[in-house]
Amino acid sequence: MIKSPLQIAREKYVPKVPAALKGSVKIVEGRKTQSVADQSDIEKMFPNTYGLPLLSFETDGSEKKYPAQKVGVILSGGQAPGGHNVISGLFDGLKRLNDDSKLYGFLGGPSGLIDNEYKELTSDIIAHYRNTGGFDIIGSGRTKLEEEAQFDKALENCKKLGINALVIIGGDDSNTNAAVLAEYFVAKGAGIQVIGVPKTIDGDLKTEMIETSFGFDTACKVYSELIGNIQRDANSARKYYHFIKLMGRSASHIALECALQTQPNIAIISEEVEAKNMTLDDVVDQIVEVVVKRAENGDNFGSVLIPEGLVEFIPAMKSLISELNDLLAKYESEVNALESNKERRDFVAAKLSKESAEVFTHLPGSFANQLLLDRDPHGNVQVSMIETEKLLIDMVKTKVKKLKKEGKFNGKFKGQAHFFGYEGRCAAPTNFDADYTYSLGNTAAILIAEGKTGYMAAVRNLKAPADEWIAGGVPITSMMNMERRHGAMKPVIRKALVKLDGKPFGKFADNREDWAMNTRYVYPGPIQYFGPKEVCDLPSKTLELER
Ligand code: FBP
Repeated sequence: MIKSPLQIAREKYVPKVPAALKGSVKIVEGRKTQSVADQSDIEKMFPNTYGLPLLSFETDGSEKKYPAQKVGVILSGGQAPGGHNVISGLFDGLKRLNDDSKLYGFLGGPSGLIDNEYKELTSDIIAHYRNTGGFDIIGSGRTKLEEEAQFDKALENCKKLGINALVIIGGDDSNTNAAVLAEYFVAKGAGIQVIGVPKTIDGDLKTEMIETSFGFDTACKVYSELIGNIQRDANSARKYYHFIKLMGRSASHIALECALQTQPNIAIISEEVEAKNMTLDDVVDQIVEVVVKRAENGDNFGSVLIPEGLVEFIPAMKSLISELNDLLAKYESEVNALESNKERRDFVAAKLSKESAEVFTHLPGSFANQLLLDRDPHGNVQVSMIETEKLLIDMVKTKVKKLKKEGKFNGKFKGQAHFFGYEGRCAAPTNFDADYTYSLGNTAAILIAEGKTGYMAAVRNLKAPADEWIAGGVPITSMMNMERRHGAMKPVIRKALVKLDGKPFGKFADNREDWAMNTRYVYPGPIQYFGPKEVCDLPSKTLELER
């Protein structure tokens, strides 16, 4: 493996951990939990793992002895910076508690567990991945673990290896599956514990007790660096509007965090679009208004941030997408058998409700085609493949052209489209993410040694220096509610969307008019790994404002 000088220097970085994780740990039980909603339904579905107490770790003077553990680890879903440090933290934690413990990595995501594809993770292997980005140490995948047959296969494969605990590093869907698996193993008396770890750049896996998911900090800093660079280019050339779509799936946390870091002229927040019941036209008008006003000041350039999930939050589009989801599931083979996109569009349009057909047939063909692309294994539209940024540029162009003809606009409008997502998901973790993930891995090791199952590893008080962070566990069932999935009600972890009454959105809303008219760009520059704390160890603005 050829390594860059930064990688070599970074390998030596020693992640900072909470004080309690440095020695022997005493587990303190907090209040008993309930699910966030639908308590009786969830309790019925999780009779063994519902209502568990919150856990926090405190320093303990005694030297505890733990038996050796055999643990399997899985990386699930999209990459997020810090995954390798969860694994190194888990490895070091297990070894510290008992040097005979072993760690196995299941390959390629949850499917590795079902297909029994694994490798033992040794200190030599781990050494190459400390503080690096990526999930390539064992790979990741999006296979859903939900069928009983899969659980039985998982049980069989764990038994073969003598595994007594699984750590599932994933987002809301994967941690939901972790909870279901934990319950199943208890019900079967399998003697296999399951611990989840909150991963996702999207930042939508959070609660009072899970302050942030890992990877959000690094990914947003990478995107903010790039947005800052583009804004400086825009301000230098003064001839383009840059429309920048940002990953984040449904939630707009990434777009909001990047807006707080870079102060663009416009940032659309999907949750607000939905709350205000806005149409696509309304969104376009909002952008056009800024373009026209800026032109009056002689500014024919700007930056527009767009969350990738926007289309799903425009009420009419939301209904359309939900109808399309059902239709595409029902007529999958018929749709796939059709030769051209036009035929597919016509076939589907004929089956939509009148209102949705109206919306669908008025979309540009290329955009409508993107709404027909395959869904992911969890039934989600793959929003990263929908080019909202290009659609918005075209729609703004059409409107300003009309305004020009009417004599209401005498500026210029030229759009440039960008999409930032994959650029940030495997970046080397910031100090914050490197420390946070290593601590989460350590925490998972302790939860396992203490015999816990159905818990998510949790590290809180993240605004304080790492030494003062509080490690512990949160019952996964406490984060659940019932939602409709594939036509049936299912227990799932409730997604955390941007709160319009929260402080991060409030700060943005208080400043956006100023940022729109007066160019107030901030250029955050690249992530710094070495140097003063106030440059290298800053948490995200979202975390700073929320806590
Ligand atoms: P997770 O929810 O699995 O963490 O994935 C996050 C994400 O990066 C989203 O922001 C994005 O929409 C999606 O993954 C893209 O998926 P894929 O990697 O399959 O293209």
